[in-house]
Amino acid sequence: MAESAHPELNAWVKANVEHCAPDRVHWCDGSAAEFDALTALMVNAGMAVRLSETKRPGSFLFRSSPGDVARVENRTYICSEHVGDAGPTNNWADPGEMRATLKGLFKDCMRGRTMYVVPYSMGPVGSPIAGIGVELTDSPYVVCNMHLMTRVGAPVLKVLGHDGTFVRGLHSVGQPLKGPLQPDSPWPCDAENKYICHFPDSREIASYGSGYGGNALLGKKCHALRIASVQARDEGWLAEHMLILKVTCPRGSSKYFAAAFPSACGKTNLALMNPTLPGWKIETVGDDIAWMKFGSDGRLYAINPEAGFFGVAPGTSVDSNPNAMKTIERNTLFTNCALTPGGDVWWEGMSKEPPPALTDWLRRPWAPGCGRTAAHPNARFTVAAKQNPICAGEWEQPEGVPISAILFGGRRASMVPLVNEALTWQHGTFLGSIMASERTAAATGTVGEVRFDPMAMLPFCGYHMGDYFAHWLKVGATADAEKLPRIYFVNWFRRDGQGRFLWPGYGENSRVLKWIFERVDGKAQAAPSPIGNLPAPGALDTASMKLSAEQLNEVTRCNIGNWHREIPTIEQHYGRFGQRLPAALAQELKDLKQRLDGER
Ligand code: OXD
Ligand code: MN
Repeated sequence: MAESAHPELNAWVKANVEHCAPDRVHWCDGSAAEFDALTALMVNAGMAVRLSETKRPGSFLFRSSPGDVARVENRTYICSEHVGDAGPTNNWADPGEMRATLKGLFKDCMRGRTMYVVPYSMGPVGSPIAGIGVELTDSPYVVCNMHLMTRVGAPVLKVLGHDGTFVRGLHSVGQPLKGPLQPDSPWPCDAENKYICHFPDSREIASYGSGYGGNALLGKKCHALRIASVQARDEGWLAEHMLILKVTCPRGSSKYFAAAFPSACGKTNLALMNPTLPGWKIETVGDDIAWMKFGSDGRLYAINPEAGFFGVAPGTSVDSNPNAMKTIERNTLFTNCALTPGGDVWWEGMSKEPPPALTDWLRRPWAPGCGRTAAHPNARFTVAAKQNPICAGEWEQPEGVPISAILFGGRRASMVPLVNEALTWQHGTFLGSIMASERTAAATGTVGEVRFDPMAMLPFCGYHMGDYFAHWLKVGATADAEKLPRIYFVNWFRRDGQGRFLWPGYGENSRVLKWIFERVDGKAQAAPSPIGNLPAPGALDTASMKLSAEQLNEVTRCNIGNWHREIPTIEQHYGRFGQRLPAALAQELKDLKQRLDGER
């Protein structure tokens, strides 16, 4: 494939070819032949290991450089035209200055390499909710991941036509090859010099120096969240860090829920769950991102803009997520997992006992008890969503699926009860805005530290978070309240005084989904509390669970004392947004305080 029918796209590619100076340019067609040629190229260059055809057919293992293992939030920039539009939760950089810096970095950065032109669609090609982007990259690893995570190639260019709009993404690993005889690094990057930049006003992305996940697969966090959240604000829709699942009750009726959780808090586990409740069925529409627009019937419809899963591998096992294990049986790209002597992958938690000998993610010999993890805690699998055995038939429906409930959840040891129903959309927006979670390994930073992560969008909102809250409120205010999804706050991670989890989680979370399903239908009972509606005694189905009455009470109750203590922290969090904190949310906080005081 050479060039497109889109003069502006061709001119943009040409300008970047001149500036980045690749040795070759390859327009990607998204075909299996292209994928095979690129994986073969990487195996030959020592960048990838082909896994055993009997154990893990069609699959490959990549090991990154130790300096390039996760998203880098401190090197991620929102370059809005107006100072202050990025807000206090983002790193802002002056767009003119950043363009000048990037110009210097990208100059000749692809020397010795091929520039791949990757036209992709986020969402089913041609869906009214989908969007198109083009990523220019010098990483064949990125191209293969984009093949799985998005829809790539000719059908996308066809929809783009000669004048369609697209998000422009320029990516380089930032390590030009010095000459044809110079061996390439198995994971080229510029570890000390990463820039993940977004220009929301012109819908552009420039990513330099990293080859890893959300830093480099520009369709995912950069386009589908940071840039799309700005598009959504401007156009009246929602681009959210949410999974989408289909829940079917024993009588056969189905509802769709969207759920926001911070990175590495079990989104993929929830989206691919096997419910423990007899007769209930869960199917997956998406595991990470939802784009939601109002349909002509006034309901909110969601698509999964992605075509694959980029899941956290450690902790994934036949017990914790059997559907994920089936999904990744074949045709999967693994990154930073350990390698078994038989040519398969392994990670902590995959089996109770580790294999007796492994090669760790740093390519060193590894044995149990050596004191190091064999896989990196943020090791990942990339796989096409259609391989998921519980993929919902309608996951590629261009019109999306109607959302009945939105769940917000974090990883909190003691604050948030198992489930709590918001009183209104505005109250739900308030609950989402005060979401907090213990940090995980998905991004660099101190694991375990609690931080506010409103709507799980802290690292992904492309504009001022105060304006983002206002956008949520506006979406609610302009919609028919009866047709809006109900909002819930959930927490699977509550612990007892000894630090033990009070709730078993995983498939047992279906009990919470059942209560929500029945609430939406106006059937299940709730009891009021200062923070919202909790399941009334007996309303949460705990039949055949090994849970004492005390444990159930502890996991579902609103701990008034803890909430009182949280108020100053919430005030501090809100204080960051200054004048741009919507008055309605300040009022919600006052109301909460009053309700808590009433319980003293
Ligand atoms: C992800 C993340 O990779 O949220 O999905 O970090
Ligand atoms: Mn995510």
